[in-house]
This record gives sequence, structure tokens and C-alpha cells, in this order.
Amino acid sequence: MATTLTETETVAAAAPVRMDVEDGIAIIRLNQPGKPVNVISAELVEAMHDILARLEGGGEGVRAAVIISEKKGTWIAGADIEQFKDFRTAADGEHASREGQKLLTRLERLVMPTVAAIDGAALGGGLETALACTYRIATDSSKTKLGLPEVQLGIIPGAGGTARLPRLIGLAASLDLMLTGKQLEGRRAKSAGIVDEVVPAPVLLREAKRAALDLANGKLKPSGARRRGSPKFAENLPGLRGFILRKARQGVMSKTHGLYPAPLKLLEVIDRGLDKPVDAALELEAKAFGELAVTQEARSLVHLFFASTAAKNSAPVPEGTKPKDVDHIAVVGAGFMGAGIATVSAESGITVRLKDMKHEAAAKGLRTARETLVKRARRKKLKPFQITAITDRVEATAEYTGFHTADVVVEAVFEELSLKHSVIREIEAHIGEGTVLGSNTSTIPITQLAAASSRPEHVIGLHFFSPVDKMPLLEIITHAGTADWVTATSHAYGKKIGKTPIVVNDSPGFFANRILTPYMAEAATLLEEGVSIEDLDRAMTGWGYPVGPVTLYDEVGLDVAHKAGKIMAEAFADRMTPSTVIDRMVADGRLGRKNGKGFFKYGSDGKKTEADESVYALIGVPQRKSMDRAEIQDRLGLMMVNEAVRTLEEGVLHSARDGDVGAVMGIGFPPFRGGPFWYVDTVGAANVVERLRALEQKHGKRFAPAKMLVDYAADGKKFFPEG
Ligand code: 3H9
Repeated sequence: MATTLTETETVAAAAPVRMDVEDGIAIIRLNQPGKPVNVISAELVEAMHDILARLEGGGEGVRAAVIISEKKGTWIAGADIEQFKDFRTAADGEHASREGQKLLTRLERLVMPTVAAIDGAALGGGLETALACTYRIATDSSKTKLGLPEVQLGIIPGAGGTARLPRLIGLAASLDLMLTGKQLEGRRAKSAGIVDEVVPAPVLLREAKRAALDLANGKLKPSGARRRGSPKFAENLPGLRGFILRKARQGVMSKTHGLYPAPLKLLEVIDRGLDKPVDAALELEAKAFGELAVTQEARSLVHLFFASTAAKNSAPVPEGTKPKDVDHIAVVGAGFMGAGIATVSAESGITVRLKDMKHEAAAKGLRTARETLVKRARRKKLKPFQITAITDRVEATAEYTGFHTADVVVEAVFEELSLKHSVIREIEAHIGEGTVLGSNTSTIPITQLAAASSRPEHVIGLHFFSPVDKMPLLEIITHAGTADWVTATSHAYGKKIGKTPIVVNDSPGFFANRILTPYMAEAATLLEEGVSIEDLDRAMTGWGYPVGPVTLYDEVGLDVAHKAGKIMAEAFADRMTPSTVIDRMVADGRLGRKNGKGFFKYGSDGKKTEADESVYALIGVPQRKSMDRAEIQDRLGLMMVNEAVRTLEEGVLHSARDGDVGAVMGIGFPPFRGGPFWYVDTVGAANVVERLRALEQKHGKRFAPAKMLVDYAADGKKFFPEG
């Protein structure tokens, strides 16, 4: 039965934390007023200290405590990232880290057992709070995610995570989590040894109270104590720890080229702290946290966090526009993209009709979708019946049956205007009045597609990126006649399937391909000038792109790049007219990785082996020429940045924020640079204009700075004046 300790024990309803005592157990309930999620803010820290002081006071019959959240979908989402923007010096960040550590050390040292009852996200400082508890129970809800994603914000865990996680689950397993920012659902967290039990959400509190009592009665042992003999002990063998750390460092360097300080610092902190008492390890952690929190890399990544969250949470439609619920969709075209769209939709609880012209093609798409779904579900450690429930959501068909109930239909047929026109007409004969008709095109203007439609206001572009289950961006393209509810519904659909949607206005190449094309065209020009394939790729991975432009040509397919390049050149001849390099490659039957013949050679397993030297003769370059890496980086990097600014100037983009999100999530613009607009703010518009002018003088008009850039430089303006 619930009894109230004293009047003061129950903190006022508006407080971020409330404590009630039920059957000798303190139930600490988190619910920050006015915030969408619980975050470790100064007020939460203060309120938790008050509660800990009461518990330390003893008496009152409290034998154990349970920490639970009253916010749907989150336990604790970590430190309040908003406060990072106020850090001016490393000392500010270090102070914040020490405050977090102090609170959690106090929690850890309570004489009574504590149980973290986790339903929803326990990320960063959230998981660190759970690690300071004696015992952890998570729910099996898909919203429950545990992880330390700090490196994705350019920092490291700062509230004890670097010290406590390796001591709980071992070095290799914790590095895997901390270096990747991976988030684990309940069952995977249990296999990893992070949580002790997984239960269904409705019984969480009951089970947490039971565990708390059992711990208090000595019937249950605290976490960690039962894990002796686990693989982490082998990690103390001489040489093994050094080997794990060296391997991890190599992995970081090959992925990041040393451009991200946080993962390297993380390895250093863990290496130096692992043999020390926890207090000394925390000292190292706080110092490193402070240093990292004020780096340009961290500021850019924090910018991206808020930019992408805002893009996800707001569509550019008049206030009050209601999106339709999206529970059932149909996809026309069961190829690689169509199957991918079906996969991510089914995974998010949507039922899908996957249609192709022939039964065999539809069945093949269905197989692809189901195989991917099973793989992903197994990784999440879902039970067989849950996997079946997901895969059963996709059905294949060669007819238009079931389309009349679809909330959204996505056509993902071959990229050809006349084909898409006839498919749009066919679809329209089978759908209801309230169905959104989305086209997964990457190049064809939506206005042209809508021209074939009897209800153009329903037509919208839904540009997915390949591979659909991995790429986080959905570029939504409206034409002048798209209805607001269609935009709102498409945005809501994108969010529901876990994508970050940006909405842009129709224009050749939309946003992502528009800024990619001149970058790729310039790469071809550099090849023609004699720069080697390797130098080009290395220069751009060295600037922070995940792959270089020449590799990208081969990956995308030279025929595809060729076709897209021609369409773009028609619209923007002054700066996107491609060199003859790609023409010659295609004429020689080189399509890239898909036919094992491109700028690179490929082994029988389809893996890239080395640059194909015979390409140089083919493209008419007898002699290689070495070029300063910074010059290559400027020619390519600024080409993209300049084009991005033009799209904002022309109103293709609704905001610089969307441009940063689209460039990073859609085409791999280096996240630590924050996106093209954030990059301009970082180095200054005047600096970018000056560099573009120098390139213009040397290489011609295609480098002429966008008017908006020139204006910003003249006025000293920023795209993000609030920082
Ligand atoms: C850290 O913990 C450092 C420590 O180690 C050391 C400390 C000393 N702060 O994403 P949503 C806002 S670093 C501030 O749409 P969902 C978000 O901006 C932190 N605000 O919901 C949005 O605002 P708005 C490590 C935050 O259900 C609203 O909440 N933690 C924070 O799709 C809803 O967000 C992370 O990196 C925050 N920590 O997903 C986790 N979190 O409504 C970051 C959210 O104005 N957060 N907001 O647009 C997430 O990954 C997701 O938000 C989460 C919820 C999974 C929690």
C-alpha cells in the first residue's frame, strides 16, 4: 500500500522528480515539466540531490529505491544538450561533468539498493544514471534504447560512463558501444550485460519493486557481482588490453582519418583510467569532457542534432494542417528501392502492398524485403513471433488490389518520364480521394510528373536514398500545386519510418543531387587535368567525406551519373557541363561496381581492388599531375557549398537548417563541419567568397560566388546568428 513519508517527501507536482514511498520502497518518478523528454538539467540535478539527501537520512523505513520515468518514450535522454551551447571554456564543460559525476557517485554510494526501471530512451547521462544503480530492468518496448551516443555530439560520456561501463561489461564490448554511439533495445542490452532483466512495459514498476525488495533481502545479487568469469576478466591478460585498444584506434583512424577528436580522446581516457580507482578515472573523464565540449567539431555536431530534430518535428505547412495517419501503403516497382521502402515501412508498423508488373518480380521484391526485415529483427533479438508479425506486413501483388485503402502510394519504377506518367495514371484509377501519390524519383521534376495526373495536388516527390534501410534522409519535394495536407502527411510518414525528412521545392536535382552534381563534375574535370584517381579520393576522404568522388562514381553507376549529369547540365550549363570523362567511360562499357568495370578494378567477389590505370589513356590523360591537396579540397568542397547557398537563394530550400541536414544525411557532407551553411558561418562568408573568387580567376566562371554569399560577406551576416 502506498504511504507518504512526510509532507515534504513528496516534492510538488511541478518538480522534475517526485518521490513516494510504497511498501518500504522509495519510488523516484522523473517527469520534467514543460520538456518533451527528461534531461539532466541543473534543476533535475538539484532535485535529485534533495531526494538523495532524504534517503541518506535513513529512518523513514525506506529499504530500497526504484527510479522510473513518467514521460512516455523516455527514461532519461541524457544531459541537456541545450546547455552545451553556453560552454565558453573547457572549464565550463569540466564543471558540468563534475556536477553529473558528483550526483551519480552519491547515488551509487547509497547504502540501500537502487533499481533503474527503464522504459524508453536511456541515453548518455541517462544510461550513466542507470549504471550508477545497483540493478537495471528494461522493457521490451521498441522505444527502449540504451546507449552512450556522446561521440556523435563530439564529446565523451562525462558522468562516469567511461569508468563504469568497462568495469561492468568489459573493455571490448563497451568500446563497441561508446565509439559507435550504438543504441540497444532491451533484449540486446541484456545480452550485452548492461541490464539484468527485460520485462513488458505494463509490469515494469511491479517487477522493479520486486527486484528492489529481493536485493534488500539479499535474495538477489547486484549487477556485476554475478558476472565474474565473464569475458571481461580475460581482458586483464597481459597484452590483450593493449591489443584491443590498438585495434580500436586503427578502426577509428580508418573511419575518421583523425578528423574527430572525441573517439581518440575516449580511447586515451579509458586506457589511462582503467587500472586506476574509479575516482581517478572520473578525473580524467571530466578534464577530457571539458576540452572536447568546446571544440568546433562538438559545436557542429550539436548544431546538427538540433537541426535534424527540428527538421523531423516540423513541416513547412500552415499551422493547423493535419497530416493523415499512415497505416497502410502501396509501393509500385519491387526493385531494390521499392523493396527497401517496403522494408522500412513494415518495420515501423505499416502494412505494405508491394506491386510489380509480373508476379515473379513482385515475389522477388518481397523476398528481398523479408530477408532484410528478418536480419534486422534478429539483430534486435526479437522473438520469432515478433519477426513473423513484421514480415507478414508486406504482401506482393501483380495487380492493383488493395490500393484503394492505401494512405500513401509510392511509385518506384524505372527513372523514365513516360513510364512514370503511365504508372501514375494507372495508380490513380485505383486509389481513394485521400491517398498521397509519392514518386521516388531522384532527377525528374515533380512538376513534370504531376502534369500527367488527374489530381496533381496529391502528387509529391519522395526521394529515398540508397540503401533505403541505412540512409537516414527522406527528401520530400513539393511542386507549386501540392496540397498542404499531402506535404504534412508525407512528412509524418517519413518520421514514422524513422527517416529525417526535409521538404524542398521542385527544381532540377531538388536539393541533394543539385549540390552533388557540380561537385562530381569538378571531380571529372580534375581527372581530365591529370589528377590521379587515388589523390582525388584521398583528398576528399581527408576533408571528411565517407568516400571519395571517384569511388562514388563507381558506386552510383557511371551510366546513372551520366544520365543525371546530362539532365542537370541542361538546367545549369554554366557550371554543370560535364567533361567528356564520363562519356568516354560509358562508351567503353564501364558502368562502375555493378559490372565490375569502372575507375577501379574489382575482384570476383565484387570488392574494389585498385585504381584501373588503363582509364587514364581512355580519358586522354597521358601524364599524371600532382596537385596540392588543399586546392583539390577547395575546388570540390566549395563547389558544393556555393551551390547549396544558391538553392537557398532561389527558394528551393526553406531554410539553411534543412540544407545542412540534407547535405550531411543525404550525401555525406562531413558531419563535423556541420553542413555547408554551418561551414560558411564557421569560416566566415567573406573567407568563402575570397577563396571562390581566387578559383574563379584561375578556373573560370563556374566558381563565381552566389549572390547571397557575397551579400552575407558584405554585411558580416550569418546563416545561424544564434549560433
Ligand atoms: C550527455 O548525456 C553527456 C553526459 O555524458 C555527460 C553530462 C555531464 N537535450 O528526438 P525527438 C529534445 S550528452 C536537450 O524528436 P524522439 C529534442 O531536441 C546527451 N533536448 O524525440 C526535441 O525537441 P523539440 C546524450 C533534447 O522520441 C524533443 O526533445 N543523449 C535531448 O524521436 C524530442 O526529441 C543523446 O544524445 C537532450 N538530451 O527521440 C540523446 N534529447 O521538441 C539525444 C531530446 O523542441 N536524444 N531533446 O524539437 C535523442 O536521441 C532522441 O531525442 C530521443 C527521443 C531518442 C531521446
